[in-house]
Amino acid sequence: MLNIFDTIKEIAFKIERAIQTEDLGYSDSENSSGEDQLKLDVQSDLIIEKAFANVTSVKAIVSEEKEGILELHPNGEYTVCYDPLDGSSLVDVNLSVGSIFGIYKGELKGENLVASAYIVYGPRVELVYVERDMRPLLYGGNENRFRKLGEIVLNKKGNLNASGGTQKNWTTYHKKFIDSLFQEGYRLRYSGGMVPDLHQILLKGGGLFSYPATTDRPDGKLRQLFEVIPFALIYEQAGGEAINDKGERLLELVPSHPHDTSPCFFGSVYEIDALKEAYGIK
Ligand code: AFP
Repeated sequence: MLNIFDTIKEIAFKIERAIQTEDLGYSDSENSSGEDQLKLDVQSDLIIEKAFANVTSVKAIVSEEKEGILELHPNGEYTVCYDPLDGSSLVDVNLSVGSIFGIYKGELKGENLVASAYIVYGPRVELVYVERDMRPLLYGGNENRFRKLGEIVLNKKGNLNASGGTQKNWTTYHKKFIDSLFQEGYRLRYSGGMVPDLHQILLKGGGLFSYPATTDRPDGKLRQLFEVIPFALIYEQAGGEAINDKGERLLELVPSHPHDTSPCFFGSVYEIDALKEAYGIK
């Protein structure tokens, strides 16, 4: 596992450099979700693929930017599922973006996630890493080295509200719930990048990030293996909760395809409790 974590640290600085120096235009290809790929998406994916090609404990990799599973080392123990550059459409307006990694042992499902990590490329590079039996650790990057900054622990109740999806396509009960949080005094914080939006809630003590089922996206937008399940481990280990719209833990999801999505809610205990009440899933 240490090799994998060290590799993620190296990847962070390589992708940071690519963001600063590479062409921001579109490539000629689409990813497997049918979205146009930026040259930076392709470049970041390649950086990660090359990096894990040298790590023998990695049996296979699954990328948000690739259709299937890429086998690397037959005797490896782990499969790394990753979103190389989440929120890449925000790079051209110079907002923060990120990379997300889920490290699975065995079948690709929530209960087999053993560790996860994400990198935030913002004014500074930061990295968060977690395993099943520890608090998430925050690292700050500088001159190609990461320094541990501390543990991440969520308060029982926060005051930030990051609500995703097109509002006109929300259900009435979701809209009512989100409005009720604003009535309680919650403040809107939503950049459209899952990594910085979830990072902000984690570092500012708590709140709610939601990407619900909508009429145009009944299964949500965010991908289970690369985005939803890795962040679920981070939120739970920080003392928060992460569920879908049926009240099931996101860490118990069993994707039937690598690119399956799920409605998802991440937050402190108070907000997730309020959500269950509003959705009638308590
Ligand atoms: P892109 O990678 O296409 O920029 O999408 C980013 C993202 O997957 C995730 O980072 C955001 O939380 C979410 O989409 C935002 O989606 P909405 O704009 O529909 O709220």
